[in-house]
Amino acid sequence: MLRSCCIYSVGLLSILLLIAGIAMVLAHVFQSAVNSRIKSEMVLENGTEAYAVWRDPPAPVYMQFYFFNLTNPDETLKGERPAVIEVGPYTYRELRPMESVTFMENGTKVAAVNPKTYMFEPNMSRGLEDDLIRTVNIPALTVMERFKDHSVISRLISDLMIGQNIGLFVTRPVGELLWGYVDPLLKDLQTIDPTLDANFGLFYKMNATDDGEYVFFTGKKDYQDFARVDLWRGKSSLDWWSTDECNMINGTNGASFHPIISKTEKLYMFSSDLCRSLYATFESELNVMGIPAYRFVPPSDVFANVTVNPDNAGFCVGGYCLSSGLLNISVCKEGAPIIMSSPHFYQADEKFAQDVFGMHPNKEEHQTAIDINPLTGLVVRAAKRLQVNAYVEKLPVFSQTGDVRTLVYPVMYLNESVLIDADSAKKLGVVVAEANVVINIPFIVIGLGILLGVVFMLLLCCLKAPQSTAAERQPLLSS
Ligand SMILES: *[C@@H]1O[C@H](CO)[C@@H](O)[C@H](O)[C@H]1NC(C)=O
Ligand SMILES: *[C@@H]1O[C@H](CO)[C@@H](O)[C@H](O)[C@H]1NC(C)=O
Ligand SMILES: *[C@@H]1O[C@H](CO)[C@@H](O)[C@H](O)[C@H]1NC(C)=O
Ligand SMILES: *[C@@H]1O[C@H](CO)[C@@H](O)[C@H](O)[C@H]1NC(C)=O
Ligand SMILES: *[C@@H]1O[C@H](CO)[C@@H](O)[C@H](O)[C@H]1NC(C)=O
Ligand SMILES: *[C@@H]1O[C@H](CO)[C@@H](O)[C@H](O)[C@H]1NC(C)=O
Ligand SMILES: *[C@@H]1O[C@H](CO)[C@@H](O)[C@H](O)[C@H]1NC(C)=O
Ligand SMILES: CC(=O)N[C@H]1CO[C@H](CO)[C@@H](O)[C@@H]1O
Repeated sequence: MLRSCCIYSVGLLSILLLIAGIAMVLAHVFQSAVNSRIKSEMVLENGTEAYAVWRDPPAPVYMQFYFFNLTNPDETLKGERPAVIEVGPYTYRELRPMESVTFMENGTKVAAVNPKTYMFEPNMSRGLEDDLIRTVNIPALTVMERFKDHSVISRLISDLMIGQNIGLFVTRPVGELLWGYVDPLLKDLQTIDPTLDANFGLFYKMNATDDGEYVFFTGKKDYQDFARVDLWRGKSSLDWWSTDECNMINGTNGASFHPIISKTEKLYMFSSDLCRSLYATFESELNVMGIPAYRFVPPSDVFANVTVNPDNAGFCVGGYCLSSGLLNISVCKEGAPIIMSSPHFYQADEKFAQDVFGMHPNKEEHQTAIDINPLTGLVVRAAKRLQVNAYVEKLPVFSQTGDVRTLVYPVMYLNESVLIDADSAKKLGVVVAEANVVINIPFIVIGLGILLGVVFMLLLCCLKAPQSTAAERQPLLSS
């Protein structure tokens, strides 16, 4: 009697556990508990860990530059294909704290500037900042393009250039090409137009300076807005592409993302180099330092021209649209004929890579990618890769351009990357593991219910077995 009572309690318990487990799965209690815990953490507020990380990111960010060294300037001027050799990386560590942090609108928004300081890292570089690079002379090109239709001025400038031995190509140290040098042609022109800055550099004046004020959402009102850029220099994200204040290489300024991310998410990233925000879509699942992550990459049509992707009408500045994979940012760079692309013209029309010897586009090395832990929405690894090109064409009024063919000439590309630091990875690993346990509690309960059910069945069989065999034997014996 006592034994069967015990057995039936096991059965009852099994059924209760099954019901409770299924109810918990259906009610999403543990999932919502985890989500709300994460939501409460993902807010920029004095005191939260997310705020500390946002304000002073512990993960090291590296900016790596690769230059294309021209080997055949004379042949190129005669109309042959330029042949270039990739050199680098020249690696800089980026320090990028948030400064002048001011909370606004009851803590739902926060304004800050984000100055970046670049420190050369010789140990992570192949070469030094005084390595010489032969490349296209961007200031000269800009001046020639500007005055190509003024016959008198163009002749004067052309003579000036001949006198100073300035040609279409220039050989300069990496450090000068990046951080600035006094350009002899600009210096001469400065005597005519004193407002002109005689300095030129791809990252001129960008060390230890900020690119204007950002306003971020703190996530307090809606956790999905956590750290999303609302305004940049007082303009809404919707106007970014049309602003002509934009600058060529002003660095990335963060990605916005939704905590608890799904594979169907469109991830908006803001990049002031491109004067607009880009988006990325899910590509694959992977593991970064032991942390599960989803990889998001810009789809191939993000850079596509207006014919291929009508959304990209914003890329066509003043009615000029470039073909797939290229972006004319001339207006962003005071008229310099600068064109951005992916490194080695990855994902651009094949003709651009074919126009230059030494281009080897490949996905692994040249795509921009961002890896995000889906549970928390934290970026665990990211690499932004962009190439700076100059639009070169023969200008009959300038003998300096010789018989050069019309081409998009690659100057250099950059890889700005970040990988979560070991300390944060460990902390995040614990959070993910705990969350997984909590989220799985209902399934553990169901599992337990099933186990008890099986035990119950077995006990029931054992209990009944001796009786039934006895019952079966009876007729045998009687016959
Ligand atoms: C955050 O709190 C600390 C001390 O609790 C204070 O010194 C600091 O000014 C606060 N920061 C902001 C931006 O309010
Ligand atoms: C801040 O909160 C107070 C009280 O909740 C409210 O009256 C006020 O309008 C809010 N201010 C802003 C800018 O949202
Ligand atoms: C940037 O500025 C910091 C100090 O403000 C300096 O230490 C560093 O060398 C500079 N980097 C470059 C590339 O000039
Ligand atoms: C680039 O080419 C120039 C001219 O041939 C050469 O002097 C220089 O050493 C090269 N630079 C590198 C980094 O190889
Ligand atoms: C856009 O790209 C396609 C394919 O690369 C090309 O055929 C077309 O002419 C381009 N359109 C414009 C407006 O440049
Ligand atoms: C790039 O845009 C500028 C105007 O913003 C235009 O003058 C120039 O011709 C364009 N370049 C190309 C190669 O289309
Ligand atoms: C950056 O990208 C380049 C190729 O584009 C690659 O060689 C390099 O290893 C990358 N750097 C980091 C830190 O991932
Ligand atoms: C950091 C930096 O160089 N910011 C620049 C971004 O672009 C604007 C507009 O061209 C410049 O004025 C800033 O100096």
